[in-house]
Amino acid sequence: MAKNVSQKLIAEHLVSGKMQPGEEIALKIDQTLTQDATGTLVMLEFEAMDLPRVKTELSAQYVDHNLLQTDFKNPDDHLFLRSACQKFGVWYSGPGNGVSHPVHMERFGIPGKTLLGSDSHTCAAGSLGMLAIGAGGLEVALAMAGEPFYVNMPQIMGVRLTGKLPAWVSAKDVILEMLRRHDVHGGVGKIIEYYGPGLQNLSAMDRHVIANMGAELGATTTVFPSDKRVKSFLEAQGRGETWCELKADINAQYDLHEELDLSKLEPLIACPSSPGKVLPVTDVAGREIYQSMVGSSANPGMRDFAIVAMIVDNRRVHDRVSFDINPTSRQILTNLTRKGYLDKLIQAGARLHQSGCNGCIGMGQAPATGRISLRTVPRNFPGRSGTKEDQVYLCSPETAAASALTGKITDPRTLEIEYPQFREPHKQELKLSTLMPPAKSSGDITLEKGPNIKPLPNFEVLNDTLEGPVLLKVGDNTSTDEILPAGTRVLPFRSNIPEISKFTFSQIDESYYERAMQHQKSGSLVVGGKNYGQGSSREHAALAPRYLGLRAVIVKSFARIHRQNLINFGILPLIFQIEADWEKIEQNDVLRLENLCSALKNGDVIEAVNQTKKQCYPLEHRLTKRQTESVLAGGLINVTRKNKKVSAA
Ligand code: MIC
Repeated sequence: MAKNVSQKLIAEHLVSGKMQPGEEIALKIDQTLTQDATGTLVMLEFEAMDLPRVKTELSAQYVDHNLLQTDFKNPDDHLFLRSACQKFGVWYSGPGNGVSHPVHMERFGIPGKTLLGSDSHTCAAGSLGMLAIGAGGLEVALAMAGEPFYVNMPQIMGVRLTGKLPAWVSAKDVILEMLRRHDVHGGVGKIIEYYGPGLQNLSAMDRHVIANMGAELGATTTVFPSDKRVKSFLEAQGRGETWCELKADINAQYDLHEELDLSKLEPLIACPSSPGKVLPVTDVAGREIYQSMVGSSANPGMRDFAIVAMIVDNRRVHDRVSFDINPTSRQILTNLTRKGYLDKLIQAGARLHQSGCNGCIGMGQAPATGRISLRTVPRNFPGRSGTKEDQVYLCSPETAAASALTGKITDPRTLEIEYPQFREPHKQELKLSTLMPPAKSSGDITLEKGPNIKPLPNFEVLNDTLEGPVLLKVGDNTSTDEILPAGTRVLPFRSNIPEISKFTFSQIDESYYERAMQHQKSGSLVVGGKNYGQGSSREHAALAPRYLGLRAVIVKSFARIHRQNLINFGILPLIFQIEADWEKIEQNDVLRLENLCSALKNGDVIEAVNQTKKQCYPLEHRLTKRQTESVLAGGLINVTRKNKKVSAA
């Protein structure tokens, strides 16, 4: 049967299951990616599995998130990760070296391979013709241990690209158009596969921009074919020999299908505070801005900085605007310097920061109160920038540059200059030496654990009856940034669950921690709307609430990675059978759920009895056998421990 690229990649790596949408499948994982903010837990989890070395073809660990060193915590984590990489056989990319996704694409990505990463934007590597999926840290640790990755077979949505992007419109506008069409939940349960004649006009890095923000659509991943553009990208990276062609068969079918004519696109912008609130730039043009920020995994290419440099060349940005440049990597910084682009940016008034994620995740660069910040980053969830009531807009480098010059949101087509031309260089200056290969043998390498690195808490098995208060009721699209925020105050506690749990739901309700602690032993619940837990892969958004006693989350629907993280840490993910029941529940209502063990095992409907209102709500769990086992055991770590004991006996 004729196959599309996604089906080929899945079939090549299928360990078990049927490739029918909705069925659970298991995939062999060739490569893993971890970053520091999730990686410390991954390494602790890997350590807990007691294995000497990773079993993947390649595993790489990047330090790109927790870069500010305001005290010992982040640097201690960096050293811990370095020692763990040496011990477990993982490549280490240290602080200042660059953002994980583009660096991985440049140095390690190979068409046809699978990649599992503890970061939701791992899907960016789909730009090379890889099957690259973001997941919770525990699943990545298991993949490092050679275990397969379990996921429901997604529907494949084919997007046929035609035409060529007009002047002043670039790859970011393509993915913003997809978000305008489908919003932040339109990709849930899907792989987005791009194909068609329009592809020849998009470089591998342009495709990275589009694949990266497939995460914002909620998609399982994004896939591109591996063609000549991928070949020349790998050649420029000195890795031409790793290229192979990967394309859909003639007559390949897609479960869903649509068309996108690149030549019809215009500059687009996502308004506060959701990547799905997309409008043409012209609709919001003229609003005064405080900040214009360029960089991040969503616009990481040399082109993205060069085009900005050429637009602001021989001009000065508006004197009110903070023009923040976050270079992607040491390699790109080197190439921007050699080609003279960096100087143009600095002369125009750029504030140059170190290579890394920086303000994208609220690690500095917070905007002033109530002021507009324009960013080329992938996300603008409320408060993510570090300023509680922020006004973050997401746009292309072209729009960011034009607006930096005028001090107002500006459609770049209205600038009275010619659209600069950028040609991808055939060769780049490569910075290979800054990546540290794993030690040849683990020998006597010890893990360097600073005082802020605490062991993972132990969780008990699920009780047959759960009775507890609804500590919080939230609406649709609640993001993990609202469940467990990032930012300078919180991120340094990523290796310390008791401490980080103090920030749980603090973006929404600062009293959550105190209230939850009163029910830490007996248990509590949270009620949510659609697409609950969208956004990041951070397992802390499950672990920290679980530490505070959260035992069940009842929602209209879940985002994929967060639901699995809840399961991995023994929290029951439940779905309203009747969506209108959401209206009936209020914060502090006490719910009682009985016979949980048998209901989970038999796949029965679970009844939540509202003791306060004397009402009853039917709920579904939709757990597979494997997921049921995890929830019943109090999480995947307990399951792994139990299985080990069994096999050792
Ligand atoms: C993000 O963009 O939200 C992050 C920070 O990269 C997260 C990972 C994390 O929380 O550490 C992600 O995308 O998974």
